[in-house]
Parts: sequence; structure tokens; C-alpha cells
Amino acid sequence: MTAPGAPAAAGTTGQREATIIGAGLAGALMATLLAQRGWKVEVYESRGDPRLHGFAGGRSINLALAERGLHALRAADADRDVLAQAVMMRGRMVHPPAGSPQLQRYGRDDSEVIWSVSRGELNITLINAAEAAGADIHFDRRLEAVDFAAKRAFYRGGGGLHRVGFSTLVGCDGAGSTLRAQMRERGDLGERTEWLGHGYKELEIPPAPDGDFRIEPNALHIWPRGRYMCIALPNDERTFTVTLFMALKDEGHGDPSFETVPDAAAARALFERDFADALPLIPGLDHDFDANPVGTLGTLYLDRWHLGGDAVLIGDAAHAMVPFHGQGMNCAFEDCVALATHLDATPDLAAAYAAFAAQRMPDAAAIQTMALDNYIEMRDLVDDPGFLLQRGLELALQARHPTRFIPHYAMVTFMRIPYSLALRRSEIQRRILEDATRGCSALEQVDVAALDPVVEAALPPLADTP
Ligand code: FAD
Ligand code: E0Q
Repeated sequence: MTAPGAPAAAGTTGQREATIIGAGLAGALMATLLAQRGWKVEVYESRGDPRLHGFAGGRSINLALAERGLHALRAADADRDVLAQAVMMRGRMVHPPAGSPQLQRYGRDDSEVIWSVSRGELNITLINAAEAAGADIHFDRRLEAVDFAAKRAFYRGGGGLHRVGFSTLVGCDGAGSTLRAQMRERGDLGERTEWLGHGYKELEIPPAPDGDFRIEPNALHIWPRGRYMCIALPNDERTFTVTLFMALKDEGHGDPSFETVPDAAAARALFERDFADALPLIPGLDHDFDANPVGTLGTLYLDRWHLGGDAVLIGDAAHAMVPFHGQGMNCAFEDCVALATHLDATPDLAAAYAAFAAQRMPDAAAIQTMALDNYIEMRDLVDDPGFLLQRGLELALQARHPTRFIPHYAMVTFMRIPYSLALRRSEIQRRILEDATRGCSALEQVDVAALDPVVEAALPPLADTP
């Protein structure tokens, strides 16, 4: 470990050095931020260069980018390139089992929207940014082992095993992190994974015969069905990526699961029954269902994210979460900026990593909790009158107290206040909403003005992070 006070991780030239494991979303952004600060950055990525080979067998997978992630992209000057390929989503288009779909806006107007971006395109944009900033990316190099005592790492690829020295390692190698496994050999990280028991399958809605989008492009489509659901996010090539979420095994409610829906024929029957308006949009259902794997979902909790100044974990490697708030990447990008800021402020690596972990662990835990809660919320969207009444009151209270009562979704998605603060305030707000709507069936029955003192006592005015 570096001696406290020494110019940490500096080579003989005095230039600070870091080795980043993984050139995925967090790795490529982290490399860009450090290289822009004059660090010597080496990145090792197990997969081939996506600019040469394409991504994930050519499937297009997309993600929702929100203010936290966008702000981090601004710091790397990559926001314009990313938004140029993004599709705006104004809200959720809810498809009930029968009847026509309804748009629930995410924000107050088009300044409060989120963006659907292609994972592959985004990764390529960030890899280009990292290289332009001076980072060296080594593709087809999978971290296999780390000798922390000798400060050497071993990478497999190109038909050989490569031994390379390092000053410090930044783990951006995702939920199945090899660096994390190697750190665990050196000391207990307090690691625990809670599997959701539900998984997902990706399907595609191609463009219409005339080349246009088959359904409303500027929305996140959602087919809530109680304990399972489908969503669809638009791609700029006028397709949609559909994701079916449901239990892996039978849960005893009579609901479908990947066990009872194991193949294309069963999937077709499920869609005919439960997702009838989506079925004709997915002509390749049979092929997609049989060809694409079932993904598993879980939450990764760690008590420690770093090993002195030798290694630190960020993004999914540190705190993988379920995807139901669309914040995993956004949180990973926020980690990158936070870590770069601590490294700017503190020359001692161990101290910088400790300060980073102390700041971010409560926030990661908060968004992990909110992501789990949002699965319940999403699956149950089916015209729940209580939900709609609380949503109406939420908007009325926001209009009366714009700096105090900010809807849960807006605090997470459109602001950059710490996730832990968003969670605390959301819990207070939920209690106010539940108490005020108990026994009511319409907003007119709620005495909104009588809630002023309650709101003022419980929720101090909130200023966003500049
Ligand atoms: P990853 O993106 O997983 O990148 C890890 C990289 O490390 C990869 O390139 C991998 O090849 C490489 N690697 C792995 N092992 C090694 C090794 N041993 N050596 C070298 N390299 C290695 N988030 C959102 O913000 N919005 C969304 O809408 C959203 N939707 C999602 C939907 C689904 C179905 C899922 C599963 C996740 C979703 N997420 C979303 C979460 C998001 O995908 C992750 O949080 C994000 O990808 C984390 O980035 P990362 O860089 O930490 O990890
Ligand atoms: C968003 C955007 C995979 C996924 C990604 C998302 C969201 C959802 C439901 C899912 C949450 C929301 N959401 O609409 O409340 O905002 O990213 Cl399932």
C-alpha cells in the first residue's frame, strides 16, 4: 500500500496512474475522466473491440438515461454525442389488459423527460472519448488473477496469459466482477447477493413496413400484469426492445414463470392471453424467445468497496441492483464523477477511496431499495384507483410547495440530490399521501390546504445540487 502523504500512484514521472478493469459503461467513462485529468490510464476489457465486432451478437439493447447519468456525461463532454442518438421518453405508456393505452407523464413538461439510448452505441461513444482523452484500452484481455503483494495482474486473451504491473486498480467489471473476487481473497468484503427470483427475456419490435415506429416512439411502454410485466423502449433505428419480466419458477399464485413458459410455443400462448396488443408487433417472437437467454436479477451488497489504495470497486461491481428504476447505469456514472472528485481532492489513494466509499455507500443502498420497490409499483400499475388518487394529490402538493414536496420519481430522475436524501423524503411524502387519502375515492374529498402545515413541518425546502 502507498504510504500516507506520498504522491500516490505516481510513476517515476510524477504522473498519476490507474488501471481500470472493464471498458463497459462505467469503465469507459472513468477512463475518460481520469485521462482528461492527466492520469496515465490503462484499461483491460475481456471482450473484443465493439467498434470492430459489434455488440452482443448484434442485438440492440437499450437503457434509460436520466439527469444523473447525463450530468456525468457532460463532465466528460460526451453528452451531445449521446443525445444525438437518443430517443426522448415523456412518460410511461400503460397498456391495460383490455382497452387503449394511456400516457402517464414522468414530469411536468418536456424539460422533465428521460432518454432511451443504445447500450452498444453509448459504449462506443465512451470508448472513443476515453481514447481521445489519452487512455489506452486493451481489448480481449480478461482479468484472471491479482497478486496484490507484488502489484501485478494477470490477463487472459489473444491466446496467452499476460502479467502486467499496476499502481492501483479500479474495478468496473460489472456484477460478476473478477476483481471483487480477487479482493475477497485478501479480506472479507461482507459480500451478499439477494436474488430476486425473477428473470427477463429480450424481444424485438421491428419497424413498420413503411419504416416508421410501430407504436408511440416517445414513451416507455409498459404492460403491467400484477406479478409480471413487459416493457418496451424505443431505439433510434425505429425498433423497440421489449423485455418480459417474470418469476423464474412457479410461485404458487398460478402466474406464469420461465419454468411454465419454457419455449416459444408457450410464450406465444402467454402473449395471446396477456399481451394481446403486443403480440402482432413482435413477428420474431418465436425466434427471439428461443434464441435469447433468460437474464437473472439480484441486488449485490458489500460492506467494503476498497482495499487500501490498491483497489476500489464502482458501478455494478460494487452495488448491482434490479433494473426497475432505470438507475443502475445512472448511478454507475455518478460514481465515476464522485470518485474523480475525491481523487482530485486527495492525493493519498487509500484516503480518497475511503472518502468515496463513505459518500456513496448510503446512496447506492438507497437506490437499491428504491429499485426493488419500483418493481412492485410497476407491476401493479393496472388502474389502481388508490395509486392514481395519491399521484393526483402528489401533483397538487407539488404545485403548492414546489421546493418542498417533489414527487419521488422526480427526485430520483430529474434531480441530483443524494439518493439517500431522495429516499428519506419519499418515505415522509408517502406517509403524508397515505394519511390524507385514507377513506377517500376522489381528490375533491381531500382538504389540500389543511396539509400546508404538515408539509411545512416535515419537509424543509430543497435546493438541487448545482
Ligand atoms: P457493465 O456495463 O456490466 O460493464 C462491465 C464491463 O466489464 C463489460 O464490458 C465486461 O465485458 C467487462 N468485464 C467483465 N469481467 C471482466 C474481466 N474479468 N476482465 C476484464 N473485463 C471484464 N440502468 C439504467 O441506468 N437505465 C436502464 O434503463 C437500465 N435498464 C436495465 C435493464 C436490464 C434488463 C438490466 C439487466 C440492467 C439495466 N440497467 C439500467 C443497469 C445497467 O445495465 C448497469 O447498471 C450498468 O451496465 C453498469 O455498468 P458497469 O460498467 O458497472 O457494468
Ligand atoms: C424508468 C426508466 C428496465 C426499466 C428501466 C426504466 C424504468 C422501468 C420501469 C424499467 C422506471 C419507471 N423506469 O418508469 O418508473 O423511469 O428506466 Cl422496468
